[in-house]
Amino acid sequence: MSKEITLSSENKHVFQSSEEFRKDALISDPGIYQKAEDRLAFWEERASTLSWFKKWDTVLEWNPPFAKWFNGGKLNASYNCLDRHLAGPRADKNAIVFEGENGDTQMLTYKELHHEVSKFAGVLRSLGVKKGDVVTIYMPMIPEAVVAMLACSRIGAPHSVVFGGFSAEAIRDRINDAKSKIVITADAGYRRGKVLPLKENVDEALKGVAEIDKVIVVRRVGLDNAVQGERDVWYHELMKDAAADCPAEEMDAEDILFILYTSGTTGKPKGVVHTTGGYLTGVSTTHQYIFDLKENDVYWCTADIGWITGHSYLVYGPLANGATVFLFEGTPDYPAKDRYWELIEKYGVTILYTAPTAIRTFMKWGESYPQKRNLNSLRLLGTVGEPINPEAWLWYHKHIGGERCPIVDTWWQTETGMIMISALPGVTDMKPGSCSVPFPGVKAEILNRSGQPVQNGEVGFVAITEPWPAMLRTVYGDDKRYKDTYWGTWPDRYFAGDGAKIDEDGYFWIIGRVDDVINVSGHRIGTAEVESALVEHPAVAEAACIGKSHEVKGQAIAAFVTLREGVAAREDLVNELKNHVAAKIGAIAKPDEIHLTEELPKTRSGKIIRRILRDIAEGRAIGDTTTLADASAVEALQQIGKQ
Ligand code: 6R9
Repeated sequence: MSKEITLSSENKHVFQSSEEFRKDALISDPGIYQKAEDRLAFWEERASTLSWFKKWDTVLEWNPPFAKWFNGGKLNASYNCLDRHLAGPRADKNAIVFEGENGDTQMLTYKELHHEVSKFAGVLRSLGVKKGDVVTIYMPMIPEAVVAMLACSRIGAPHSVVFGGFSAEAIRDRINDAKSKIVITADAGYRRGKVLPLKENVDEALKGVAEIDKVIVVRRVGLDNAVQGERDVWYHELMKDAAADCPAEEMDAEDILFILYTSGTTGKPKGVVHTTGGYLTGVSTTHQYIFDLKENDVYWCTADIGWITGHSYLVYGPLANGATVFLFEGTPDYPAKDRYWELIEKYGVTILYTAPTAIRTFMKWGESYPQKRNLNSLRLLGTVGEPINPEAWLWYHKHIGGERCPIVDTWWQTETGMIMISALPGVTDMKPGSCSVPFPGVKAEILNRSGQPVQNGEVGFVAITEPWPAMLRTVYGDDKRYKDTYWGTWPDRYFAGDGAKIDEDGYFWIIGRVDDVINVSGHRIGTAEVESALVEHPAVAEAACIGKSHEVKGQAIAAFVTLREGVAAREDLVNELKNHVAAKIGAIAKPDEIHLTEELPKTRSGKIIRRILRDIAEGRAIGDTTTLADASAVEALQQIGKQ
């Protein structure tokens, strides 16, 4: 049992992992925080656990805001994820355990994955891909996607993975920005029983892109006409006679490993640049320590490879650590709402890393689905992507973790590359809703606009005050944007764009992106606080709040709420919910408006798009909706706007 050690009147729970968990934990000595005070020594020791062709000359060269970690060192990411495991028993250990949406399965040992990657790396070389050429990957969640990423890193070609749910236009922008000449895709993918036409999207994207040499197509669904003309070529045909003797390229520690595009507040998406040595050091260390990785774990990260979480904690971190990674193509509700729990039971998954939005969806469906399955193999849970409301944390802990599994709430970003703030489950107590404390060797603070640390309990902005190994090195082709966006707020301090506060125990409570802070009569109220209060009400499944312009208060709170399955919208419910929030937080946080709705507008990665809610609440025409996962969510909301 992980023990709840306090439950104060303010509804602040503190949990500690069980004695048994702590006894067996990889990191069980709290002295690690003290030890890592010497940051450079800590990271140097961690880097030395990787395989290097040549040792570095310096640990860090810091010319703010440009960092070089382990400069002069030479290594290869693919070699570290594959070759170095082949000497011992890991050679025959499963690297990837795959299940497709349609139920097909595949297992690849480290030896087999190494074989596939070496072959495909040779294929890419034979097609003329050279060190430094950017390769675009637009794939479903199938083993070939991982093979493609590692084949690129094997030959030193940075990959740019574009999420398989993105449109043709998004692919085109990214290909153009990266000047990529090769695209790796699949004929199609499966999603909720339908066929997603990936190759068709690529064809559409490439109209008007002159520079493309080759499109390599994996046969996933069996659309025979997916390969046409000179430009296209089937993956399986290229692989048929390919030799598996492609040695890993010796890369400088600071050579680019990949580019990953992420949306900013304005303008076109930014190509976040990650390099090799520091990134690999950061993701392997955090993956091992935070997920308490043991040799026999079956580790499942539900993120898509198109996001940073897929890069760092589905591919590079776990494979560098020799873990068995479970890879799943499908969705939680297909063919039934217990698919995740079925898979955990079937494969004996021991570590589950997922997002709060998924957990709240599971809550909405009710606990009967996980209850039908045996989840006893689970020993550790994780969350990422947005603040988790304590209600969802407690539900996850009880109904998925059987009150037995610690939960690591991990705060980080595409730009940070690695987890920055999280509990170490064998050492750090957990507070539902707080991502706890900075990882050893990471320095984070909460500062005000002018760069002064705020008092405990006061809201400010998350700052990373010292460089860290997996930090982004720049925005691809745009050093100025890198400087301005991340280092322009305070000199020499990284501006994360999140609001947060630190409590009396030094725990970080992330409120959300700075644009999600509502200022009501000069009081700052985090959307997450109000949302958390709302979802604590038994009728509520999900809630999203925004600040709506208000003549007197500056901003007023408008909330959009979906109800749990089986709950009818009673007439007095809206008032009841308003009073509930006022009772939970204080009258100042009482929403002026609460709208009951069927769906909330979300991005394909599950983040609520508050901008759209703001447009609706303020009666404006709705702006850009291209990032919406489900356009019908907005149609229903527009009716609210007209009321
Ligand atoms: C890894 C990832 C980054 C933004 C970040 C923050 C939010 C991520 C969080 C969290 C509260 C956590 N975020 N993890 N907020 N608690 N544990 O999600 O990267 O897609 O770049 O998003 O996500 O607002 O600034 P990315």
